[in-house]
Amino acid sequence: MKYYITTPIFYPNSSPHIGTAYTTVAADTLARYHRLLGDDVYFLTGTDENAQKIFRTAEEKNTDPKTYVDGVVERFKELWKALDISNDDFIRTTEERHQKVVQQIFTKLYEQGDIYKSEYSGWYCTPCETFWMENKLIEGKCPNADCGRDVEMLKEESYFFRLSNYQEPILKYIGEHPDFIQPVSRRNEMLRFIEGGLEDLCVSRTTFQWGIKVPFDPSHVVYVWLDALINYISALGYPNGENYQRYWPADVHIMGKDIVRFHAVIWPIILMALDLPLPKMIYGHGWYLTKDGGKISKSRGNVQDSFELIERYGSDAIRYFLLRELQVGTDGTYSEDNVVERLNSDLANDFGNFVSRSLAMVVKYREGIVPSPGQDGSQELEVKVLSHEVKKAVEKRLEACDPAGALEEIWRFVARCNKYVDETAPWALAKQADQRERLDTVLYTFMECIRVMAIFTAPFMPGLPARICTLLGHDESLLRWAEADQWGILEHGIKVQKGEQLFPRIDITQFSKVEEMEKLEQESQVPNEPVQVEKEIDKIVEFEPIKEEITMEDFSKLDLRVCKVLSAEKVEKTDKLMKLEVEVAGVVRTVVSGIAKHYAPEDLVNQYVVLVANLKPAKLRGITSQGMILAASQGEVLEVLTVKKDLPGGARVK
Ligand code: ME8
Repeated sequence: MKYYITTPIFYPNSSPHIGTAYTTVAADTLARYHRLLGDDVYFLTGTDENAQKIFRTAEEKNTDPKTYVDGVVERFKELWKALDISNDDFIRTTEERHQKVVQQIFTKLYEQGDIYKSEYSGWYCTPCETFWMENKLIEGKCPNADCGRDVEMLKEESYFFRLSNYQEPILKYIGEHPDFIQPVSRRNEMLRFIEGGLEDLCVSRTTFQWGIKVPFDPSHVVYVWLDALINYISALGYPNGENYQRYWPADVHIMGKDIVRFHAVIWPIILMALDLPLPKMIYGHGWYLTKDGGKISKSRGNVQDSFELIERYGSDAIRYFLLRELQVGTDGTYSEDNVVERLNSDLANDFGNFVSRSLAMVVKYREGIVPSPGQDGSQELEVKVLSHEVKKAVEKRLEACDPAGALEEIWRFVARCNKYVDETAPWALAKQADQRERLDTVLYTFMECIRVMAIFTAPFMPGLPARICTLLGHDESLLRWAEADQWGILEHGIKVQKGEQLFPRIDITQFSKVEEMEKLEQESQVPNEPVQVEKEIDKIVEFEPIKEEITMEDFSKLDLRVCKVLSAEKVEKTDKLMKLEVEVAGVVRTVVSGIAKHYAPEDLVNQYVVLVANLKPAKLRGITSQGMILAASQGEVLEVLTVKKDLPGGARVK
């Protein structure tokens, strides 16, 4: 099956941002998914360069438009590379291959009477590159919901395209093709808009010369939207190019809701006039807004540097956030805090933790060799059935251009995998000699769960497959979509690795605390009171002096973890030492602690205590202690620090 998907071609009037990135990442995800299915995919993006606003921006910057756009287009290409965008082509409307097709189509439409010459008298919004009749303006300004800016009066000789002739055919087409405009809310909007009456569209300008010349009347340049829409076929080599024959009509044109009108009305009418097939789906997604509700846009200047974000969190995490947060038919909120929250909870805790825990157990209990499984129990069957359900659901969501919904489904599977670890408690199985086969089954199922999770997430986070396949001792050919609900695919006997954390947790509070302290220092506002409070306390008891200052970096070397005490017993021939078995991040450790005078063993079992998890092991009375439990003490009093909230063994303490 062929699959042709496009993004809008973006105006290179300034660098791309998170909003522009959303559309491109969403299209990339769909393209990657279809490639995994084995489809013959063509994925197009590009830049829309012949706009009046580009010409104006270049003028303001005292440069010529072409030099200006060349620079910005490079930024677009770099950003797409940094975000692992797998486009097959990048079209620029200043390229000759595009310009000649636009001229050819303009001439054809003119010759067959669909374009005629007249005079335009009305308003123009340059930021939106849109003509407006007087009665559509709101308080004399652009009526676009996210614009509202000043419009300019135009009175110039122009060519017009007879949209009005096509009002009935386009209404009929939309009526007969319920999937043509998606989601359904946009379809209804478009139907209302067309039913309100279509006016002929002004399709040329004479007051500036930046753009594609009308070939038979070169004092006119082609209106930028007519020019831009044609990119979807000019890039394929319309009319005779091999790619055009192979890929047209497009399967999906994906875009923001702001420009659905151009794609759902003007573009199909151009195609109808040319007697060409119409695209199968026009999908209009919502916008990314800032926390205070404004649309993220270049002209509003509320754009965060996307390159910086990718450097800080990685392309996969940014892609995940963008795709996960924008729900069908609504707008999404973007903030860096939200990115960190999603990264920590969904990627580090749910996904990464499962992968690292389960690999660590295969390494610990089977020296890294994938064991051969025994008979499935009901838990394995449940996991397998769910993989089938999730696969079907993800396919449905992606066909409907709903990556957020697809990720939600996939995380049902990720959650089930984590639950499976807790249910099967392999650390307990490992202690029982007669449970060897059961442990093999569980460990093998873990590895298969990782494989399935890698297939499911591959279209969304393209950096993951290579990393996960390496851990599993394979190359990426392991990931075949059809096998996302098939089990028993991994061979046994292959060696796996524990590897690094796939998604290390980010501590944003650390950044903000440092920033806050630096700010206080700069403003010399470090308050004096805390010192006085310390003196007060000094009078009552003698405290150990506070140690010399360390940096945040020093502190971050400590890896403190919540862990569950599985068993406790006094160490023979001592009165101080207690030997504990604790569970941390899915593994069992032995810890020897000097708390025996203060606790009976049974007081500690099932408590959640805090472990210094990266302390070098030490031998105490012949027992290797793998870490240290935190306790507070003063004089004769000692209390082991415990965690009361429902935090899993392995949660970090910071
Ligand atoms: O309209 N949230 O180009 P453009 C989500 N050249 N998506 C956003 C967004 C946001 N805050 N901001 C921008 C044009 N977008 C024309 C298109 S196509 C033949 C010509 C995305 O640079 C979204 O896809 O203004 C939106 O439709 C597009 O960028 C507008 O890009």
